[in-house]
Amino acid sequence: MAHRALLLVDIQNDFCAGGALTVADGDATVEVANQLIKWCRARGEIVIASQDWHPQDHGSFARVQGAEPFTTGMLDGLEQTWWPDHCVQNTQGAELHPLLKQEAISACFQKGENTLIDSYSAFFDNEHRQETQLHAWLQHYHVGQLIIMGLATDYCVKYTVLDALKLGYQVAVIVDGCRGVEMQDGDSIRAFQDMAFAGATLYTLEDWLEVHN
Ligand code: VGL
Ligand code: ZN
Repeated sequence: MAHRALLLVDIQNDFCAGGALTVADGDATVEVANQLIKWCRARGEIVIASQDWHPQDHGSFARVQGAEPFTTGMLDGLEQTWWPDHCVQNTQGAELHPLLKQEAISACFQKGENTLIDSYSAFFDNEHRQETQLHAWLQHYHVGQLIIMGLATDYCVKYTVLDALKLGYQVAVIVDGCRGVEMQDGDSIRAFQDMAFAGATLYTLEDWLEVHN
């Protein structure tokens, strides 16, 4: 049978309280992640993570473009939201949240290194020009099912889930383990609808633990 892995998306300081691109209540995902990590460890299931990992002059940064943060423009032919500088490689903001039980994480996949394109999905950049090591790694370990949660619902979680489904993974999303940027009210709800419509199964942590006890 195909193995299962828990994929923790971008639970990094910059998306949490006091960070450069704070997601409201982002820290609340850590406790959910730790409970799922405990559940995985008890079953010998794999835990992995993704990490937004930008060079300091990344093209998605408003400062680099001389634009206002949270407005949009074009980056190398693609529509792009301009973000505050965030998750710069080797800075504290890019580190995974300190309360996350990181000793359980067997591999961490970095993305967003290419200055010319943003990378919301943990599998591909936004135009699928390049691929991370994630899919090859999962294939190597015969992982066919993913439990996905993290930050942010309406960006990196959403695109990671949609790519995982396209690649043929069975995907469960733990909704209370996610929080969104919510540039527009309802973005997170719409993101969950898009994920469900594409074939993901949505669970609360409580439901997940009850169904898989
Ligand atoms: C993310 C915006 C910019 C995310 C990353 O992890 O959802 N959002 N970079
Ligand atoms: Zn980013």
